[in-house]
Amino acid sequence: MHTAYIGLGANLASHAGPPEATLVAAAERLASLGRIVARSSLYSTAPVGLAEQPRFLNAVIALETGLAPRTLLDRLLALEKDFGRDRSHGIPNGPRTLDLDILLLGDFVLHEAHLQLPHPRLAERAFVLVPLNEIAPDLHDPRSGHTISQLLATLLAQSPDEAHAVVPVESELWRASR
Ligand code: PH2
Ligand code: MG
Ligand code: MG
Repeated sequence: MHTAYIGLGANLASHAGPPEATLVAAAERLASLGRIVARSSLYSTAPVGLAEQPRFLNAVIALETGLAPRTLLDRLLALEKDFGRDRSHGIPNGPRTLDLDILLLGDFVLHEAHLQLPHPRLAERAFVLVPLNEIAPDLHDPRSGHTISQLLATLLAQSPDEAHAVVPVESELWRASR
């Protein structure tokens, strides 16, 4: 068993409804892959990498699971597909109905073609570090040895504007689905 930290993101509606409803439904489906041990708040975040698209909703979930890294990845990709994820347009950083990224998985450090752990852009993204810091500030990034709170402090010192790009959202739906 190990703990997977999974980043959730969405900025287009899916069959489940708007991004808020999609993340609620996706969290329920994640529970079938192990045991959810922590969930961050929902955050409204400014799009990174491609400005001309709707704001994202982001969150991070901690999942205790016995699944191997590649198996977990395959299950997450299948879940994205179930929520209408369309990878055919191939726009990097483009809009999506659901994105599920493995941010960290125990102390795994992997450099495979389709799976790199920890997530290669973990330390650059406030939309990941802010929710992750909410549920696991003292967790160590096995690559750098730094804690999540240290990574976040470093990022915000370099890019203070990032702090304003990530805004917690009050969601009755998200809270009620716990
Ligand atoms: N995901 C991306 C690219 N840009 N921006 C925000 N705010 N949130 C995301 O989840 C996100 C992004 C690629 O996966
Ligand atoms: Mg992503
Ligand atoms: Mg992804």
